[in-house]
Amino acid sequence: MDLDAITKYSALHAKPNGLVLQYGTAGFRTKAEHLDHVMFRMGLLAVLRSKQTKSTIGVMVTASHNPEEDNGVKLVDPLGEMLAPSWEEHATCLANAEEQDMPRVLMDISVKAAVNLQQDAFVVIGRDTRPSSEKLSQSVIDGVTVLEGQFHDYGLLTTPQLHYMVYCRNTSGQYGKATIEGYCQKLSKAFTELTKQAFCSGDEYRSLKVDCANGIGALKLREMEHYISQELSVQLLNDGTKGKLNHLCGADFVKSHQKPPQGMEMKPNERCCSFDGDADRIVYYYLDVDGHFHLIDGDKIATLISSFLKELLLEIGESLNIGVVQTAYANGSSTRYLEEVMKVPVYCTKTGVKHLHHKAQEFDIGVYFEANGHGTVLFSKAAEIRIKQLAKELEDKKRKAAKMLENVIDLFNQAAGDAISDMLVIEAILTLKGLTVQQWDALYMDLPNRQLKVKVADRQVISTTDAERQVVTPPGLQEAINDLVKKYKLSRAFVRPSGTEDIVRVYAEADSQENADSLAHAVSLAVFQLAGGVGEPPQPVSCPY
Ligand code: 16G
Ligand code: MG
Repeated sequence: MDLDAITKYSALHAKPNGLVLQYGTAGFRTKAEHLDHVMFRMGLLAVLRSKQTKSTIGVMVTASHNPEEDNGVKLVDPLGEMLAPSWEEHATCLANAEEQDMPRVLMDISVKAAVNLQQDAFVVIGRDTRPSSEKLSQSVIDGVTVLEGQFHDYGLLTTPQLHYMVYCRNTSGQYGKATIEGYCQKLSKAFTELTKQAFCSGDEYRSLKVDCANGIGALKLREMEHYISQELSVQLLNDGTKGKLNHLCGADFVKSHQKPPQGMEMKPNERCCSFDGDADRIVYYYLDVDGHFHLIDGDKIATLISSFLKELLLEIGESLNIGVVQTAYANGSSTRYLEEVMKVPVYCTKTGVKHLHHKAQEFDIGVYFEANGHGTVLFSKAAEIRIKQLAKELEDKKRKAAKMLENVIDLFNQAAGDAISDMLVIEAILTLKGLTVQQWDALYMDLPNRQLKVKVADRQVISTTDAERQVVTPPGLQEAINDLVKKYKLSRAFVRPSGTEDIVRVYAEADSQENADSLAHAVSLAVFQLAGGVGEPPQPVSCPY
């Protein structure tokens, strides 16, 4: 390592004194103007990680659904997964080292992680459409270059596309070609073959309105459009030509406000969906004939997908195990439906994609979705091989089912939840099953629920267990929640410190919206009183938005 060069170049990306940031649930995330040094240093760290794993590492510059002024960065590990936890710690140490200590901290990491500095390094970089992203990704490249790593800058990409590129490059192209064209070809081929199996194809030309959050999803869906235009017409709204990124639009807005995004004109019963700012989340929705808004979130997406997969497995007579992975935010009705009606085992993990992804890897077929619309389906290598073999061996209807499963494997981004890939899977399933959006929605009724935020002096005083469903500290808080929950029917509530904002999140559900609101408020007050609330005590929910 040329420490002199590192010191010299680092000074061009100097860290503001005293600034402390944490590699959180989805990497570093804060106001864009505070991130230049972090980007440079993540370029350095990506080189070390690449040398250590002898693989290509990804660096994505994005702040997803957060406001346009924010930005962020996360590293992508060799098989497209989130960065390993021990390296998250290295990332935090390196980002927070004061300027003069940084080269030493970098050396320490390379010693601790037993990095062979002679090894070659290769880093791929992607960024979203934020105004700050281009310059910040250049800072990443500066970091990579000063450690003599090689790199490929993909420029504008969705987050899942970067995961895909990393995965392709580390599996010698077996998974697919590591280009945008390769991505579009792989997904569109699987989509076309799958939808061809529908009896009623051609009856009605499918069209879908997509709110792209004024982000990268619009550009990348445009690139995909002509590959799939025979089967599906997509109408892009909030495509970034006018509005601000994530402002009053996008999957996060629609999910948390439970209303349509700005700029979306909806006719009754028309199928619409929203991506988030880096296109790794998707939610669907529609207006009924009375003008009521219906949200179809990640839970219902998981239900649609797992019931389809179960039917195909039944058809081919193969007993591969399916598991559905959710978080505490999954609506109670979805969990009940999956377990009791569909008889699929359901598991709950902590919030954050890496936890769900990890759990889903335990099954032949692991379906994971957060309620917020981030998710995918993972197929074990053994399951994939078996299905491909059956698609050759079986006859007639069984063979058709096996072939469809084969297409589904190709259509799901195995490296990360991907709004474009999920959208294509959902559209294919709806076509194949001849389901309207209302019929899909009617699988089960969501329990009314409410999410609130509480400001406290230090959110880390709250610790949880049981996949965040139970509070351990501060003492008395869980007992207080238990007492409150008992007062309502079909009720459930939990609290957890946010991994991305300086607040505590409260979730409650109950038999009616009034009761969910009232329970959420009561729990917020308990948090405020027992966990060091600051400012005004939480007010009753009238209309929190
Ligand atoms: C991040 C996570 C998302 C999680 C959310 C929770 C990734 C890629 N994204 O956006 O999965 O739902 O954080 O935020 O892991 P919170 O901790 O503020 O509730
Ligand atoms: Mg996102």
